[in-house]
Amino acid sequence: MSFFQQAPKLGNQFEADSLLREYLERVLPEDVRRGIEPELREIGELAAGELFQLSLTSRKDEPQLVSFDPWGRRIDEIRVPPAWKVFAKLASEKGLVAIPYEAKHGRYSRVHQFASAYLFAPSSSIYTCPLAMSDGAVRTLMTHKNNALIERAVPRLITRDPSRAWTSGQWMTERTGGSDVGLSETRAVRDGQGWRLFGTKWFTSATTSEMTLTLARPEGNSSGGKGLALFYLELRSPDGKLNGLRINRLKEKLGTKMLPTAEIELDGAFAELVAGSSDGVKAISPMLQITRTWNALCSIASMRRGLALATEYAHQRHAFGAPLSQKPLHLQTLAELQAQFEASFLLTFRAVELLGLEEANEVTDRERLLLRALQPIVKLWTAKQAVWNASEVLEAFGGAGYVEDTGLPVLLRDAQVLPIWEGTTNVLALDMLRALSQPGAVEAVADELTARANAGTRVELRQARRSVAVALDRAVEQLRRPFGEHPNSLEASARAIAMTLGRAWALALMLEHAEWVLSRGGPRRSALAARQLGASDPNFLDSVLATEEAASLALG
Ligand code: MFK
Repeated sequence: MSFFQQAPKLGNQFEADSLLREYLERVLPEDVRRGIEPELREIGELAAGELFQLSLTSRKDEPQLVSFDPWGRRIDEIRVPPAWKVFAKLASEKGLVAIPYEAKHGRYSRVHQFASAYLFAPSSSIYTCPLAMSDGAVRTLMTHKNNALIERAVPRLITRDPSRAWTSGQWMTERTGGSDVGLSETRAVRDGQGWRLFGTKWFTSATTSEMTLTLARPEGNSSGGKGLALFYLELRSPDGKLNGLRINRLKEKLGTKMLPTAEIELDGAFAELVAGSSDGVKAISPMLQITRTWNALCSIASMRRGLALATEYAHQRHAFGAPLSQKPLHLQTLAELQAQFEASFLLTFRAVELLGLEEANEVTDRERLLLRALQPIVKLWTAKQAVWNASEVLEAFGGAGYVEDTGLPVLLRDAQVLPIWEGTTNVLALDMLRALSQPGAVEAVADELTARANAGTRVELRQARRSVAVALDRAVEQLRRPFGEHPNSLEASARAIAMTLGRAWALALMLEHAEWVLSRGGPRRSALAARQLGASDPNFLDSVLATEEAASLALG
């Protein structure tokens, strides 16, 4: 009889996730945790069963752009696969955007929302993208207290009734480039109470959304980000006609294949100002804060899914006379992946906690500085980890990891977008510098890391505590040197500082978590994860070259 490998099966993804359950027990009041657990268990079941199967069977389904109706009329309709509609329905019913605005659990509402979305994400073919942007749009409209637009759009964006639900886009990228948004060429021309927009949006995600927030330059405004203004625009009028725009084509992407991403020509699209007629980059920044946190969430969800599949497979795959789960070297690899995942998870949820505090108006000045600094760090750090994790997970399956119909390669293709969209690693590292230049910010970060790392005094974690302290010292030293005073300018060091701080911050949180688990007689897993990650002192900063040296090496 021939031998066949078994496909890895998933158990309930809430039950199987010890870290998530421990974390919720640690940070949530008991009544809140007990209140949300049944629903998390339900999403965990769907994510392992029905939704997981759906994401596998719809693997090749992609949206289609239908430009004309049979009689030649321009319709520019994007038709999405049935699976996308299932994900959309479930997301509204479970309130994945609504939860923080319903605010049933006050400062804990964001933890509730992100725990739900974390379970949903890896079986949703990146439906989290429109959710992230919709959440960001609600937050942005509310930040700017634009009551007319709030009344018009917010009830639709946060409804739990799928038949009424809207999603929002976030159109920032133009042909002039994605990172330097200030170069945007889209013009805004006044038209009565509103404006007409003209230009090309080069990369718009989830283009089936009913509305979007976007940037354009009112005529006469200066160049750069300050001359842009933030606009609200609905894609179609109530009779279904497109609002002065054309969908030129869908992008042919490496991954996120079910997510419609389009190039759009604005040719007189009617739009309304959200918050004044300039300072658009600053005005859209509340959206970036939210979508970047969602990005980190997608990173940890992807890492967790990869690990769930790889560990399940390790139990059943026999090679060289034993299951992989008994092979010393394979266990080292899985252990390292688990440690990196725990680090990313705790860092992400720290940002989520701070966001919840801010929205509940319970944030201190120090915590506000922490949140602003952590958002770029958490986005860039977790995204890099997610790509590495996905690559290792594929390798853990050998050849099967390279074969499309196992459903494994999609992990890597989808992960690769995470360091790119919502700001690349280097752009976010520079944003971190911007955040840390605020008075008191570096001190706030140093206090946070020191306090959390020193939550306990166990000998076995001494090296990990030392590793946090060394990393912090190096990063702070680099940040405090006046710009230009040493051969490696602050800009050249930005990524190294961000990676050093990201790792140290995560490790400090791991130490705090491990202490809590051990003090309750819990498993050693978290302590081992902290020990594994903290076994060495990081060396990111030592490898930064002087800019002339980097140029000689890079450009010859
Ligand atoms: C599934 C998860 C995610 C799903 C979403 C996927 C959908 C994909 C959609 C997209 O990819 S949309 C495109 C995303 N594009 C970016 O994220 C742009 C990346 N580039 C940057 O972030 C640049 O740093 C930036 C465009 C902001 C630089 O522009 P400028 O014009 O040079 O900004 P400047 O002068 O540094 O800052 C202008 C103001 O905004 C300043 O305030 P002040 O005027 O008071 O000084 C900044 O402090 C403020 N600002 C900038 N970034 C901020 C911010 N404030 C708060 N938070 C930030 N992150």
